[in-house]
Amino acid sequence: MSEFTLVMGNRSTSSWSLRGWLALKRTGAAFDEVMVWFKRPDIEAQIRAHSPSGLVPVIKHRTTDGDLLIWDTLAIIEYLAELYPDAGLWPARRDARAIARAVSAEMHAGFGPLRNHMAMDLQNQWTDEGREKMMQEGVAKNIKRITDIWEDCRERFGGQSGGGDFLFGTFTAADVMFAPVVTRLQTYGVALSPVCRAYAEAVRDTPEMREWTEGALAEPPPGEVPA
Ligand SMILES: N[C@@H](CCC(=O)N[C@@H](CS)C(=O)NCC(=O)O)C(=O)O
Repeated sequence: MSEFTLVMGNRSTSSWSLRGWLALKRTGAAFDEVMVWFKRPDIEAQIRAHSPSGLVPVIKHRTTDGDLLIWDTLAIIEYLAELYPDAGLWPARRDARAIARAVSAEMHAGFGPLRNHMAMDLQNQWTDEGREKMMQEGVAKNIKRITDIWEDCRERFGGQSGGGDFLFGTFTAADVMFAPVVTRLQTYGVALSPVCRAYAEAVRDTPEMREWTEGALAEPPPGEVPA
């Protein structure tokens, strides 16, 4: 049994689980996965068996003081960042770290219209429907704000830590937080500026995102969940 267990939703649709999984992956720690299937009729009981909030992801950390259960993605990221400072989950410079936390918190707390109308769906392409979704109240505004954040971070901080293709140069928790949005914009065929396109490609091209996407494509479709 590994030191950590991650309780997560299915890969194709659980955006928050992707964030928890990516954060854990960046630490290099070994972890076991327990997957709950959202379309199963007993999903609420399944999640409640692991998660006090009734939501995933949740990590269980086996420590010398006993098992510690941590829910909520930002809390998970902060916990892992403390345990694994060398993983670089937050940028090294204080100003960059403050902005990385601000944009991560903004993502965590907001963008309801995008979440509601452009659900993560790694098994499908909704390019035509994407145009209709863009017409839904607030979605275009959310996308404008997100892409403004990406442009701004790339311009101000992309060259930090020796440079890199991500918001703060190297891959940080801010990229973890925006990774599901990167997939949504592709799934729904949203046109991006060259800077945002390059950023989105860099995220999709990480070994971790490739692994997650491969797993999502290999899952049964949500309508055919395992018993
Ligand atoms: N604020 C939570 C949000 C987690 C969340 O909404 N998870 C969704 C899956 S992507 C969930 O567990 N949904 C189950 C349900 O609503 O019954 C976090 O940061 O982890």
